[in-house]
Amino acid sequence: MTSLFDDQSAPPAWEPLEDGAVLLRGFAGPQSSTLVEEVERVARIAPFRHMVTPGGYTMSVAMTNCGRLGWVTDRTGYRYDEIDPQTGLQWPAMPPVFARLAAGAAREAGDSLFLPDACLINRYEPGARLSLHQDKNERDFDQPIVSVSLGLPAIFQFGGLERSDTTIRIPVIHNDVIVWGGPARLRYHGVAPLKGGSHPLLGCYRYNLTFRKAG
Ligand code: MD3
Ligand code: FE
Repeated sequence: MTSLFDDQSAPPAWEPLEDGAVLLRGFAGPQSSTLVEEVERVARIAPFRHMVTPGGYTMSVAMTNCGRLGWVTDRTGYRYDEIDPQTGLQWPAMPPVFARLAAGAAREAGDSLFLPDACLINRYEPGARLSLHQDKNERDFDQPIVSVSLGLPAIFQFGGLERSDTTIRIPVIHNDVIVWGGPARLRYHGVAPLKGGSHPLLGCYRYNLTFRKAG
């Protein structure tokens, strides 16, 4: 028996991607304009910058951080640091709306006590990309990573536990949230070069927030 309330056209709110990865389409929608304002506030204290990798490459993605710990890279390696090396100051505090969103998304995916201490904010402009890597500077791989996409659309590349494993492409748009936990946590991933375009809220940019329990 079908009824008026079986809305076959509504997209599923909860979309399992792969073992351990859950896509929450539109999950950040109610907060997105506040999130963008908070990103801009963070960036007034800790400006976006293009960091240099240990191999000497300048990243095409511009980054900043908020929360107790920030992810940084330089010629000596990758690490989390309480101090922004560019300003010598602590990173700006994690806005409560960020922490609530990340904890709420993790809870949807089954992780009920996610208290991130780091939020890496990536800013992409057309052509910017993130090559295939693993996130393994965090202390506890049992803790998930939550990513929030804002602005222009992007394509995540999601591979396996070896760099040479085949990758699948996951298109993400403004307000999509993904929780990467369990067996997905250590899989290689990256972002394909951003296509040009104009987003009503963010113009020619894409922001990605990644929340981690780093320390
Ligand atoms: C898959 N950022 O900052 S999060 C990063 O869009 C990073 O800026 C991407 O990868 C971005 O490290 C996308 C996608 C992501 C994050 C963590 C993962 C995918 C993941 C951990 C395990 C598996
Ligand atoms: Fe990553």
